[in-house]
Amino acid sequence: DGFQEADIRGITMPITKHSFMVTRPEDIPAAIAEAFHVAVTGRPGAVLVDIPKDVQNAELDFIWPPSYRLPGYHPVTTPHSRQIDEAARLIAEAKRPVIYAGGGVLKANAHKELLAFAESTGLPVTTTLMALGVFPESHPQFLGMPGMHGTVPAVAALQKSDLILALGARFDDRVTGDVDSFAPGAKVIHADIDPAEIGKIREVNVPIVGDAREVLLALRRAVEDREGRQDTSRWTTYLDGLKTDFPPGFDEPADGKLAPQFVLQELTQAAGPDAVYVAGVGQHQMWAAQFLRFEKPRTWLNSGGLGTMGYAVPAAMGAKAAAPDTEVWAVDGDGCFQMTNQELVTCAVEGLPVKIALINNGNLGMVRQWQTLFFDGHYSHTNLKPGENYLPDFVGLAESMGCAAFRVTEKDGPEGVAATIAKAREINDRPVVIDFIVGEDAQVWPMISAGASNDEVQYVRDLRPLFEQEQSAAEEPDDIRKIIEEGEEN
Ligand SMILES: Cc1ncc(C[n+]2csc(CCOP(=O)(O)OP(=O)(O)O)c2C)c(N)n1
Ligand SMILES: [Mg+2]
Repeated sequence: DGFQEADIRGITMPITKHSFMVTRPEDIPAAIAEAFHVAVTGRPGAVLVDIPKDVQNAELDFIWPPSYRLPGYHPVTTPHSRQIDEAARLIAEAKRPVIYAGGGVLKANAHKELLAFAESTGLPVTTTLMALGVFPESHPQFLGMPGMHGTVPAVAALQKSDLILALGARFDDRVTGDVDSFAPGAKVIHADIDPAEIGKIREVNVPIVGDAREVLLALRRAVEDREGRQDTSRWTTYLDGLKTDFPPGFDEPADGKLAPQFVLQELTQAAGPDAVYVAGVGQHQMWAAQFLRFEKPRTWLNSGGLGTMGYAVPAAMGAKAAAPDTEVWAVDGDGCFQMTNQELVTCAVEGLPVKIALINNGNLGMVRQWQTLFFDGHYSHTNLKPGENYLPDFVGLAESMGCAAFRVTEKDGPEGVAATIAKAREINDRPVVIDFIVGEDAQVWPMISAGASNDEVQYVRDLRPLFEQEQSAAEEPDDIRKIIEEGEEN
């Protein structure tokens, strides 16, 4: 083909919602208009428009297209009333119902409707990694994030429920674990704007195709119109008990370095629920999801489904460009940061003063955690820190890119963490990077091993590798299982 010519439509086909190839200049306006329409309607997604160089260089009489030419593209947003009635009936009959809200609720801007529905019905709420912030964490009905690194109450609520109301969620394997043993006693109402998601992983009792806002509005009316609901107070008491028994927590790192979770607690305390937080992928991402406090929608940007390292700095840049008056914090790992930190030059040059909290454990920590737990501590290709040297010197690197930069270690003490975050918050004329040196063996708990059943949630908070402490590790899950199983009697 020609110089730099490639089949870009073909290459991007699996990662775009739709794509257009424009071969005539007069088709450009329609292609752009239709591309935006497709991108933001139905299930939102990226659309690619390929405009060859000769078409770009041509001249045309600009005419805005009077209508879209998108035969076959008619996303259904209004849920079917019969399905809504059937869902309301199941909700009325359920003794152990739970809401499983996913990123689709956030994308539909349905947070107000979710809150109103939850308060009207009293149903407990779990929100996935992609949905954090769509329901206020401080709300008494909130149970946390389910799944591999979810809270014990959220995991147990799904696992022991008799009715899951899935909204804009897709039963990801990071939520279900082993699908065959996931929530064995639960009926499922599955509402999604994308019919392809419904019943894809888990058999469904009531499928609902529709926009999450419209679904929640209609469901609330239908539930309120019905008389006679099961008493769910024992279920609520059981879940409240789990919240008390299994609060988020962590141990101080054995190597005496700062606890990464503590850094995040200090950050969320200082920057508050109005800041926008983004994260890379790895342990720091999970700690951010667990320890930052999300009270408002769209305050958390995160690469969930794909888990692409390197996401944080560009995402922070985008957030700051979109909302210049909002404080934007990227929580990034030392591995992820090495993939895209050069974008900080653009941030410095373009006046986008983002703030980066580097959770520097000297390792590809999430992979190291699996090596600790499942590969007998064979630490292969995960150490980013030759000897005691932290390389690169992230402070020097950040300064060279036009950022202010600080390093915080255990020598600065807990006060040093808060003081440096405060200093960073004062600097708004350039990006800021704080290099927090944290323990290399801090682990993400709770954890359900990949492919294991959600009954096997481990609430171990010990920092020693698991193989050194098999005894205590083996005891804990049993206790949890017992406590969780009590829910079945309810
Ligand atoms: C582009 C890409 N490569 C590899 C992975 C696999 N992976 C997931 S987490 C992780 C380690 C990330 O290290 P770091 O950024 O230091 O975060 P930490 O886990 O230490 O907090 C790796 C290699 C990935 N998700 N994305
Ligand atoms: Mg790391």
